[in-house]
Amino acid sequence: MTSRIGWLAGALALLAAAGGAVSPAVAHATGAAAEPSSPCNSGNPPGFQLESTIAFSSTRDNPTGVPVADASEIYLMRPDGTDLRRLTDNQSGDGFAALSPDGKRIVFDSDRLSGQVNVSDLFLMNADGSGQTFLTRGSSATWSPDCKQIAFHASASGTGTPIRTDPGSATSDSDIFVVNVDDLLAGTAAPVNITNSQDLIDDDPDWSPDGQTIVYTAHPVTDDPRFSNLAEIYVRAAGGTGPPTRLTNNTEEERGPAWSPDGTRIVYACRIGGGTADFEICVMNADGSDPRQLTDNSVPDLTPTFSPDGQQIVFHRINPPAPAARSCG
Ligand SMILES: [Ca+2]
Ligand SMILES: [Ca+2]
Ligand SMILES: [Ca+2]
Ligand SMILES: [Ca+2]
Repeated sequence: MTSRIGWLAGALALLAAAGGAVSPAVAHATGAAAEPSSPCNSGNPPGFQLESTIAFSSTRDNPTGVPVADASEIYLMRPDGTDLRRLTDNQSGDGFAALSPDGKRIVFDSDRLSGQVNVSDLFLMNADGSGQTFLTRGSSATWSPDCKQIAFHASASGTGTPIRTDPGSATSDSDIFVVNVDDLLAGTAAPVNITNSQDLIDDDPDWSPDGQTIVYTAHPVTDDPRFSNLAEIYVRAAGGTGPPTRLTNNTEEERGPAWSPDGTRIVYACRIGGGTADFEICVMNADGSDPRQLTDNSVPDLTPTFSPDGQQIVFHRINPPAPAARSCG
């Protein structure tokens, strides 16, 4: 459960000025002690409960970096903004952090190998930033609820061209892949392509809380990559079997779908009105029914995820830059 949306080139600087929450992800958390622990809460003492945590990326520590995307680092914080922890520190772009459901590990995008802000590799690290390890070429990972597998988008050929200039960009031949993380690290498994759609650009997967289904977006390879108003949200079996089911059907772009913790709803970014309209946050039932618009403004709202209790949504908003101060001369 993460968000994995490309953001417009240049937006990171604005985000940094605004406090910079990009690509938030929420760890499973808890409330009452009676609540069940995470399904992959192995190795923790009895009664252990995770705390709600937001993972995000920001240029706050290098706001004048050029290119701005390479100034982005990954951070954790509590939902109230306290206990800020910086996890990466380098001259490359790091983003789209996805906390494992047990809160122990993070998969994230980095351009530290490619040297291109719009070409990501996936890396794994511990939740304190230690042990940063290359996994595979790809972007925008989401964990399976048992903490064993990830799904992500990547070029089917391995050499596809990014369709946009921003971090996390899909490629012209982007598909959704699934792999067991530890098996990948051991060299005993390779990512499996579960969409294999040559006519569609598939991206932004999110794994359902019951482990059975992956939600993602797809749009025709002929679509305008900047305003993909032919994009729709689909679900399909996490194992790749069977056809996908389309949940939306309109002429507006959807991005970054994310499940509610109880699996009954999906939150996503929606380009209400289509065309070049800015994004809002929308939510719908998991079968695509009852879509509702949650925000209504003139700035882009993106990368929503639910809080672990399903009561709140965290997302990032691209605020316009503050007007330059005028001198009185
Ligand atoms: Ca960095
Ligand atoms: Ca495809
Ligand atoms: Ca659509
Ligand atoms: Ca908006």
